[in-house]
Amino acid sequence: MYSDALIDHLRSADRVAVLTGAGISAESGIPTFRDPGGIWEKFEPQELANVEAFLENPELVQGWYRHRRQVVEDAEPNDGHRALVRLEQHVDLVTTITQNVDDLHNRAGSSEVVEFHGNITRNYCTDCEQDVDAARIDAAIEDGQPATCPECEGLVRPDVVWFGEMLPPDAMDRASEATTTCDVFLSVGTSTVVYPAARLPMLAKEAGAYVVEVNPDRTPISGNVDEYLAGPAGEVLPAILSSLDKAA
Ligand code: BV8
Repeated sequence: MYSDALIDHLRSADRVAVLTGAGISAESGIPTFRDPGGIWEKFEPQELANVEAFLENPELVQGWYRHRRQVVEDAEPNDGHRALVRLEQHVDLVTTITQNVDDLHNRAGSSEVVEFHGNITRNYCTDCEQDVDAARIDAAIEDGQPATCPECEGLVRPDVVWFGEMLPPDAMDRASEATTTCDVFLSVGTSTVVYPAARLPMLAKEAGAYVVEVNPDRTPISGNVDEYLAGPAGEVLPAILSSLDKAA
């Protein structure tokens, strides 16, 4: 499945950066976006995950995120998330750059999580920007109304990055720092089609990192990484950690 070289690289690594996508949460029961049965199969991204769609039909978008938030709340971190936490016992600094908005890396206990596309459990007012409790959104949606801010009546939105929106500068800085200084870069469970996240694996390779991809299906970077490991994150990552534990 994976080479002795990977275990050697991880054993000698001071810094590991991990890019994760929806695939690492698939085994927690959270649908991916582009797989058969995935989220985008029912809706086009441009229909929902952008500001224009939100302003045109706030209730639809708020209702979609409310549904996804409920799926996330019912989900638990899986062996893939937990393997990344275990990796912190072997490597001084593990930075997990996640495109996922499902909060599962935080709940699994990862120490350094960069929320590259935000976090669905947080919501804020589009006018005064104050945080708004999800219960208020749920109540409004159940009443058939768009959710508004308790202070200024502005529309409430999820704290996620939509298409066409800039990523949080702090997340960009932290991800860039981790990517360009790591000894090993793991790309796990992402179709590697959404930018700027999709650029990170090759940026790491250009900076001299040993780059490994974990995905049951090949992606645009599979031919350019040092190791492409075909398999589910919930099996491949724990297997790597078991080898690391034995070699320690
Ligand atoms: C920006 C919101 C500056 C939160 C998301 C033309 C060319 C290049 C780029 C662009 C372009 N036109 C516009 C752009 C920029 C655009 C972009 O990249 N578009 C793409 C689609 C072409 N990017 C942006 O707009 C970004 N902002 O660039 O700002 C700017 C501004 C204006 C104009 C230009 C630039 C913002 C991007 C963020 C968008 N928000 N989500 C939410 O609702 O969740 S994107 C959405 O897709 C997700 O958030 C996710 O992050 C992203 C990627 O999806 P994946 O996580 O990879 O999931 P996917 O289903 O695709 O794949 C799952 C994978 O897992 C599969 O490979 C599968 O095989 C694998 N898998 C399945 N099971 C398992 C598994 N792997 C392991 N284990 C398993 N068990």
